[in-house]
Amino acid sequence: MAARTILHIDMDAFFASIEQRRNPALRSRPVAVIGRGHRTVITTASYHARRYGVRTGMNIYEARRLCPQVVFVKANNRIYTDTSRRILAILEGFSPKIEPFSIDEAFIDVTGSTSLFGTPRTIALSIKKRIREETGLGSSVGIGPNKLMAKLASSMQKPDGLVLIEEGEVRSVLERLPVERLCGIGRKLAGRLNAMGIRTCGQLADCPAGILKSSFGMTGERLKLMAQGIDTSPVASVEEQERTRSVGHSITLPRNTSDTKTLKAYLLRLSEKVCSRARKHGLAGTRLILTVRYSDFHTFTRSRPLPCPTNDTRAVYLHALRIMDSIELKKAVRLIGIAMDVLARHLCQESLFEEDRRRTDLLRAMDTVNESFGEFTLTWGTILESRGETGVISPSWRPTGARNIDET
Ligand code: TTP
Ligand code: MG
Repeated sequence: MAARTILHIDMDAFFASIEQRRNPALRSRPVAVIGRGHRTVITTASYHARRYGVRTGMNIYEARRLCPQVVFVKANNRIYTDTSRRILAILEGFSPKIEPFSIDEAFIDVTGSTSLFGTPRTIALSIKKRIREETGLGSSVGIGPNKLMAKLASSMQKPDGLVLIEEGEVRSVLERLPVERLCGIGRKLAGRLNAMGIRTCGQLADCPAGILKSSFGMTGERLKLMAQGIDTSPVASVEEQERTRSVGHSITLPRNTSDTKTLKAYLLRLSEKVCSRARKHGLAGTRLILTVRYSDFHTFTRSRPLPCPTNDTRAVYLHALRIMDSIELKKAVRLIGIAMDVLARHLCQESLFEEDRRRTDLLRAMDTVNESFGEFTLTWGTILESRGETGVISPSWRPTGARNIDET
């Protein structure tokens, strides 16, 4: 991949700064914004209030105990979203490749912008200046060779920060960095890594791939890459984001069950439903998410990236089975669902092999029949019949009585 320059912009104490901007009387005082829904929970605090230990998620009583002079302000969500849009409009002046990441964060790929606007550092300074002039708000900008490093950089010198991590500095920056500082490694995952004796990105990068894979499956490979500061994900423009969708479907079972055969049969049905919808819209799945709800309504999800973008029922079904097999069911299941993160026009290169071409033609034919006569009129005989002939469609398939795919 050719060298890229990515900026990550993160507004400083976003909601609180907006409130201080709107009401000058608040500017010299510690401020905490409280949500309208949960009026006792703090959504963010000004840096002044943070010096006393006031934090997001804290309740107001605790905040007042730590900082008696703190001023609580109720959230004004419309103003925050309007401000967010104005900031994105400023960014659009510097590159068309912008990816809004949250209400106050965005990535911008400025690889092609340097001839027009100067060095990455100059661009970052111009962006910070424009944001301050037009909204009165402070921001922190990180510059890196990819999104992962840019996001890390923006967090390193808050507030009003500007940090550049050059490609050649990535290794030394990560060497002693606690793993949880990387975007995507949450507290739970960090806890599991810590329990394995892995505290820093340097240690994670040095951990043998096999160990990570056996502990975390496919995520293990990604973790190792992340720890080396490798991230090839593109900055997805607004249009690309709009094209990125999720296709999913779930079934509340007629009767709660722990029978894996029955559950697998439902998985096939769901895979077919989700894939035929994806095919209809020209979408391909990149990640599969399995949802399970127990009889007591406890619900959880497990997800795994698909090895390559696909909308092939068989590939998705087999992947769903792998996820299912990794779950140890604790109770009877009430609902089961699958969803795929999908991308438009990102299918694996069309295969030159005759058999794969036949599969594609067959999928199209199945979709046409199913569209006319209702879903699941036709589906894969090969999936259901352990010794079925390749390409045979089993008509009138019903979930009960399906064979275990592991036998095929
Ligand atoms: P953040 O960027 O996480 O926080 P921040 O901008 O307030 O502070 P920082 O300088 O550290 O970036 O979140 C942006 C806004 O989103 C924040 O102002 C309030 C809101 N928010 C919530 O409503 N709930 C939350 O749990 C978090 C983390 C943020
Ligand atoms: Mg912020």
